[in-house]
Amino acid sequence: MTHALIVIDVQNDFCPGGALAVPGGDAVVPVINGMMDRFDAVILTQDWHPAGHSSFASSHAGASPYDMIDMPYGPQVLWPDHCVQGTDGAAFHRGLRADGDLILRKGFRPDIDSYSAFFENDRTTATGLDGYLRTRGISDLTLVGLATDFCVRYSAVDAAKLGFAVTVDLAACRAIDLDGSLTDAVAEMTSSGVRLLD
Ligand code: VGL
Ligand code: ZN
Repeated sequence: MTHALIVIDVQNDFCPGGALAVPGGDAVVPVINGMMDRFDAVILTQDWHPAGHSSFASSHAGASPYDMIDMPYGPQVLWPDHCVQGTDGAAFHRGLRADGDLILRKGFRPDIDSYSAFFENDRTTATGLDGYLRTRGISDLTLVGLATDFCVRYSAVDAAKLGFAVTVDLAACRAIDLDGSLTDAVAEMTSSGVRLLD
């Protein structure tokens, strides 16, 4: 059994003071650092949007952050500008250990958002992570990071669908919690066969 830790989006913009701050987001940093040595592989994801990305409210006339719009691939929440490529907001939290094996960037296509580390929000464009994990013989995944109810949730559900044995360690995650999204995330992860740890 080969077990990877997948660290989702522990970036400055998702931490207090950032553009899309997740309450308590920085509190996961020491917890995650302390977990890394227990895994055979450590993979970090980085939300990585071009300026003017279609998921930004500022890219849509008259829209405000947290509005919903219909994109060609389905409904999409509009966010404050965040994690713009090369900015300090897109950098990993400076306290996060930087010795992981792979950094996977996502959300770089201007017209599609990507919550999941496996598929973009059209649910079909692959990021390549599935192939990376399989060619390394990785069967089991533990997911941690930000935010529980968006990128962690979508990544965990996709990983379970792809056949990995998936655990989400909630002690090392924090949520945005928009309109019940945390409750929905816990329900969907559970029904998808994801094991949740407190
Ligand atoms: C995320 C909203 C927009 C996340 C990324 O990492 O959960 N949420 N982009
Ligand atoms: Zn984003």
